[in-house]
Amino acid sequence: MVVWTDFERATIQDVFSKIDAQSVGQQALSRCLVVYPWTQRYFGKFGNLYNAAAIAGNQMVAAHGLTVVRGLEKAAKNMDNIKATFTDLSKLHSEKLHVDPDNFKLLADCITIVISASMGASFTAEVQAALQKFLSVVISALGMQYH
Ligand code: HEG
Repeated sequence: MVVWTDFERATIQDVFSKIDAQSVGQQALSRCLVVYPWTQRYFGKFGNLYNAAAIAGNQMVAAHGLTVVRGLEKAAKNMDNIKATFTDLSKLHSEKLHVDPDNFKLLADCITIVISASMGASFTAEVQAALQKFLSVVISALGMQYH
């Protein structure tokens, strides 16, 4: 089981209570689709992902970005039970969506970058460390049902 310090717990709650979920989700998913264009293959039904401007203006990308952040909020509320919390979500990504689990890390890095930009100076190295630890646990939980 993952051990969390009081600082890490408080930081994760603080980060997810402060960020604009809609904006962070949209920006992070957009960034992922632009920087790592092969991730677009899973979103064939999202329509126009032709270039960065199209991706940024795509309402399905915005909606799905928010869905991803809602998922992270659920993990943040269940920090001692992230694996169990994401069992079904892991199965979905593995068995139905066939998402290559390497992509979880890529999206997580985009989420870190966007949260960093939105928090400015308050995104200290200690905050980054707590967030990246949290995202690593999320990635590991999302990969659990792959075999
Ligand atoms: Mg996934 C659906 C969360 C990475 C592709 N993703 C979902 C859903 C959630 C979620 C909560 C909705 C599940 C449902 O409808 O029951 N995704 C989630 C998280 C992360 C992640 C928390 C990692 C931080 N997803 C991810 C990556 C890809 C991907 C990296 C592809 C590159 N997700 C994906 C697709 C769907 C979901 C294609 C279905 C979208 C749809 O049908 O509208």
